[in-house]
Amino acid sequence: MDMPGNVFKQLLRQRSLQIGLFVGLVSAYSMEILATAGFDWLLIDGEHAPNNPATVLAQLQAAAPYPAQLVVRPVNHDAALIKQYLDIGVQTLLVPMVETAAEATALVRAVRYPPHGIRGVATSVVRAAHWGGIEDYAQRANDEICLIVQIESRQGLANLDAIMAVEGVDAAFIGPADLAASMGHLGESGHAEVKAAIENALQRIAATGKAAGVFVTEPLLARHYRDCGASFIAVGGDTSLLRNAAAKLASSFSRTTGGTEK
Ligand code: 3PY
Ligand code: MG
Repeated sequence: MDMPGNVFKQLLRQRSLQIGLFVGLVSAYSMEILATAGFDWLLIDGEHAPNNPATVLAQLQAAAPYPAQLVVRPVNHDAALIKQYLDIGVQTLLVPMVETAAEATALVRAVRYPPHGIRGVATSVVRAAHWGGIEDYAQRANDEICLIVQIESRQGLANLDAIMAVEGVDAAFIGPADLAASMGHLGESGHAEVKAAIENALQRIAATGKAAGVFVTEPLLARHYRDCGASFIAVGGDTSLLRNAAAKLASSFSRTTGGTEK
C-alpha cells in the first residue's frame, strides 16, 4: 500500500485559493454532509469544540470518501495529543496560539519522527500507517505532515518573522478574534487597528514564500485579505450556520403565525 500524499500541503505550496469551514458540531454525520458541500478544506476544531481523538477519528472516516481536505486544530501544543492525532491519520494540523520561534520549533519536533523530532513510533498499530500496511510509513511520514501555526496575539505578531523562519512550519493562519482581544479590542475583529495588523501579517507571511491564511466571514473583506496574500481562508463555522438558519426559521414562523418573537 502506498503512503497517501498530503494534497492540502501541495495545494498550500501552490498558493491557489482554498476556501474552508470550521467544523465544531462533533458529529460524523454532519461532517459527511459538510464534506459534500463544496468546501476545499474543513477544520475539525479541537480547541473550542469538545472533540477528542475518538470523535476526530469518526469524522475523518466520515469525510474520507470526499475530496475536501481535513485539518485538525488541537486544543494546545501537547506533543502527546499531537501524536494521537497523527497516529489516527491526521496529516495537517493547525495549532493555536503560537507566539515564539521556540514554540514553533517544539511543534515541528512533535510532528516528526526521530532523529528530527520526538514523535513516538508504533507504525504497526496505527491507522495512519494502515496498521503496518504502509511499509515505508516511518520513512515518509515527516514529509507528508503539514504544520500550520496560528498567529493570534501581539507577541505572535512581534515574532512572526522568526516563527516563519522555522524549518518545518509550512504556513501561518491568523486568528482575528484572539488577535483583537490581545490588542485590547475584545469582540472587535473588524477594528481598524486589528485589520491593519492582519493585512501586515498576511503580507509578511506571503513574502516568506509560505502560505498565509485567515478566518473571515465577510466576502469583501475576504477578497481584500486574499489581495494581501491570504491563500487559505476559513469563511465560517458549522455551528453558526446551523444556529443562524434555525433562529431565522423559528422567528419567521413565529412572526407569520402570530407567536411571540424571541
Ligand atoms: C480566532 O479568530 O481567534 C481563531 O482562532 C479563528 O479564527
Ligand atoms: Mg483563536
